[in-house]
Amino acid sequence: MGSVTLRYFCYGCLFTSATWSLLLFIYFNLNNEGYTFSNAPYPGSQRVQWRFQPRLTKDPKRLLESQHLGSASDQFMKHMPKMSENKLALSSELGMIFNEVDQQIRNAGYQKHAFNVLISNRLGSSRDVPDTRDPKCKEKSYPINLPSASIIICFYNEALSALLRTVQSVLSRSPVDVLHEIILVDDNSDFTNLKGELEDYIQKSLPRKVRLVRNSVREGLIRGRMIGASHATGDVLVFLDSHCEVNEMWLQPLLAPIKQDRKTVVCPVIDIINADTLIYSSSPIVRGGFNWGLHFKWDPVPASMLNGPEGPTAAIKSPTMAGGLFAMNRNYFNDLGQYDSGMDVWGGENLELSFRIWMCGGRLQIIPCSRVGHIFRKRRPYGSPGGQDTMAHNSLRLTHVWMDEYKLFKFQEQYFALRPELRVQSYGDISERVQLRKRLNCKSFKWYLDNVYPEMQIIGPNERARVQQPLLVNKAVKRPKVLERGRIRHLQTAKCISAQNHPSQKAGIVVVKECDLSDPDQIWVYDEEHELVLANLLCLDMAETRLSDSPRLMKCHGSGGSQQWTLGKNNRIYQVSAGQCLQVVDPADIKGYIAIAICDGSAAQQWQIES
Ligand code: LR7
Ligand code: MN
Repeated sequence: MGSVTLRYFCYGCLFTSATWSLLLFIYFNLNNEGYTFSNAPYPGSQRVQWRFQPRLTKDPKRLLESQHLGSASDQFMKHMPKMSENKLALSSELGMIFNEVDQQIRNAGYQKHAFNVLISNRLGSSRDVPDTRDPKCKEKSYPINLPSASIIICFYNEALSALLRTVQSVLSRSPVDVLHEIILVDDNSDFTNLKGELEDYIQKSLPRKVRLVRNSVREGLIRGRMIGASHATGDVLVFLDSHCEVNEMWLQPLLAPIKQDRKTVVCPVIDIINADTLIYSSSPIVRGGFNWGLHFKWDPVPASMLNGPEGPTAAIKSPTMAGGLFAMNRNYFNDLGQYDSGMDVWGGENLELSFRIWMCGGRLQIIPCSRVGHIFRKRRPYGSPGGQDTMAHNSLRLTHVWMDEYKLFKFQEQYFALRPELRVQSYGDISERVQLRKRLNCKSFKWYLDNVYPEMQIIGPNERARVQQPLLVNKAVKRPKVLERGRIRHLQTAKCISAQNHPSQKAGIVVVKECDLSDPDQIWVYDEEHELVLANLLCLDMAETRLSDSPRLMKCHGSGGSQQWTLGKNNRIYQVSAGQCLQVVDPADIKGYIAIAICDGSAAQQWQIES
């Protein structure tokens, strides 16, 4: 009896100390690394802070294992430890290239997927992500009898590891009783690992509620989602892109408003998963808008909406949705006319659905307590089957069905002025969609603008759209904290990294020279932004596009990437965005040229900072 009590007491202590260690670990590892995102939920380039210490001790055996896993992707899901078990996953060294195979995976990944697949594979099929919700969200409670959810994930040539992380995150972060099914729609992908290997994985490692549907021809994401929806039997359809990771308690906040009102369509806040580092970071609360070129854009949320009685947890009315991530009552989706099946591959369907929801009696909201991460790539890695501009085709269809008189003096004026060839481009038969609009008795586009998106009206009929003012983000003006200061000595040659000419010369290369203890021009500062600054002047920079070049000295830009270095284990200096390590090209060569290369741990790659 006494020993049982003692045992539970010990378990309690163990649990408490583990929790505390974790908290302390996170606390002491706060740091400020900057990343720039394109297309992320804020216009312009923005610094997003992430909080994980990149230099962590890690088990070298595991690291080695993980590189091979990348090459044999059928292996990675079996062995890859979860992030919580393996601090490696927190490390910025996760992208380190150790051999030719790694290099190849990385290159092919960027080419085929436009993000860092080497890191994606090493993360494996699941990891922890930071809980980015407002603390107030954690106090909220949701009804127990929520409607059941069918998750629809349509994919075309997706990286298997990213697809599986999407699925696994849904499985592990959704309540089992409301998660009715996950329907994967393969939009006739070409990649072989999305065939047998994916099927095997689903069969062996996933519960029965995960199902796979294959399109025999490429339908595009719009018809693809309709096919997924036609197989679904849950109360609510939840659409996700195939490179997402859902966050803690993401589903309940989406289902609750739909339970209350079937005509409410909801979107989570879309957090940012960086395409180069796969670091997950929080997005600011913004809402959807568009411009007269019919491009989706993010708008600031009017302060009045954020300061209501519900504070930061209140649903935010949104004029449009980004398109990929939303939840909608399944019957309502059908009643409202699903999607326009005349739309091809990519683009425009998000505005079409947004207009239709608002104009035909529904409403669209962003739910700040539901967060889902999405990999934001810098380019779309695929085209359309016939090479057409499907965004233009789809936009023409939507403008003719929904935009009334505005299609003439807004969209067409703007669009055709830039692209006159579209004036004669056919956009297919829209009569069914026009009928749908009549049948649903939808309001006018003017009503939509007046009532849902009055901000748009500021631009009168004859005025040109103003360039959107970039939103202010609190860009830190303070100088980054210095972590280390001193000469950087190459251990093998005992020489020091110096400017080839003068440290103030922009774009000048660096080489190793004899160390001169009296020379201040050999002094480097390594700061919390992971910049290496020579003589307090310029930053060591490795432009991503020219890997064969020598690193050079450039104006410090403070946004990581090409200027982000890690002084890592084994005396290496690691270029984070290139995934490679700094080395002396030929130790015997008096010229002392330096380059970056695959991190092989050789003597040529060992450095020490000496204060
Ligand atoms: O032919 C295709 N077949 C597909 O199944 C082309 C794509 N797809 C899949 C693809 O694998 C992915 O899972 O469809 C999904 C969306 O395609 P992405 O990821 O290339 O689109 P995106 O994220 O660049 O673009 C956004 O706009 C699109 C307009 O058609 C869709 O609505 C996307 O879902 C949408 N993504 C988001 O809203 C996520 C947040 C991005 C922002 C802003
Ligand atoms: Mn996407």
